Amino acid sequence: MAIESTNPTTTKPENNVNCVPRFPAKTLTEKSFFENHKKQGIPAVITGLLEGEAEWNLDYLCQQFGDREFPLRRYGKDRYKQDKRHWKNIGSGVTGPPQPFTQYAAMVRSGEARENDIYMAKCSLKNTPLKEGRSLQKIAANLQELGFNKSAGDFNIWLGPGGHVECLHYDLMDGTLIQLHGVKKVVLFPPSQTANLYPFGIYVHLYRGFKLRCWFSQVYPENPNLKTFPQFESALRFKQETYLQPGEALFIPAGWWHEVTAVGEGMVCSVNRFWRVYPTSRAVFSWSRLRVHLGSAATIPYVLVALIKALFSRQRKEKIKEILRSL
Ligand SMILES: O=C(O)CCC(=O)C(=O)O
Repeated sequence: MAIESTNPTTTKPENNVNCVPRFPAKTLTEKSFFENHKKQGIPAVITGLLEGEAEWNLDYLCQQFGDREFPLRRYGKDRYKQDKRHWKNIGSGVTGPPQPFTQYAAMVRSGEARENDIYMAKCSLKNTPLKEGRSLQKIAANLQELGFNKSAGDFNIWLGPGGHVECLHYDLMDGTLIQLHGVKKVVLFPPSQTANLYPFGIYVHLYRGFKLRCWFSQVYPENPNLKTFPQFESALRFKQETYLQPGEALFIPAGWWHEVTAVGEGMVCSVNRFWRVYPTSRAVFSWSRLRVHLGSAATIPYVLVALIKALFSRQRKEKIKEILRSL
C-alpha cells in the first residue's frame, strides 16, 4: 500500500497531543535535571541556549565548510511512499560517497535536495571550524552545566531541505538534538512502546547487515496503516511531540523512539551529540539496548561475506569503503 509522508506547515503541536515539557536553561540546575529527567530517562526541551549567536544559514555554513566533503544520504523521492516492509536499507545504510559542501548547498538552494530527498545526516563536526566556533562552545558549556559531560562522540550536523523526515527509530545513547536554523518537529514514544511500534526484526541483520536496522519502526507514525499494524493505536496514548526552534535542545533519552521532520520549505539545520547513558542502571536493564546488540551480532556473517566478496572484486577499495561506511 502506498503511504504519503506528511509535510507540516505549522510549528505548534495539535491540541490533543502531549507536548514534551519545556524549560528555560536558566531555570535548570544539574541536580534538578538529573532528578527529573536523567534518572528516569524523561525527555525535555531546554530553551534559550544560544542568544545573540551567528545565524546558521547556508551562506554562513558555506563560509565555514567551503568545499569540505560530507557523505550524503540520497533517500530518493519515492522512499516514504513505499511500504517500509519493502525497504532494503535505512539510516546510515543509505549513506553515499562524500560531496563538497558547496555542491550540496547548491542542491538545497535549487530545490534538487528537496525533490530527491537528499540529506546530510549525522556528519561529524570534528576537524571543522564550527567545532571551535562560539555557538558550539556556548552550547557545550550550557549542557555541561546540566551534567552533560560524558560525551560518546563529537557534535554531528543534520542538515537538509524542509519536508525531509528522519523516520522513527531509537538510539543506544542519550542524545541532545540542538536546533540552529529553521524548525524541526519531533514525535517521540517511550521505550515501553517498542512492541507497539513494530520494529524491524533482529533477524533482518542476517541478510541486510547494517543496511537495515532493527532499531527502526515499520510504521509511519503520522500516517499509520492500522490494518497491518493494529497495536500502534495503543502507542498513540504515549506519543509526545515538540517543535524545536533555533537555540533549543531536546534531550532524547536512550531507547526513546523519535521521528524528526524538517518543517517548511527552506534549509533546516541542527547538531546533535550523543552521551553515555547515566545513570548506567537505565542502560543495563534495557530490552531496547539488548535488541541492538543482538542485531549487531547478527550482522557478523553478512559483513564477513561482503568483505570477502569485496576483496575479490575489481573495485576492491571502493567496495571496502562502502562496507565501512554502512557500519
Ligand atoms: O535531526 C534529524 O534529522 C535526526 C536527529 C536524530 O535522529 C537524533 O538526534 O538522534
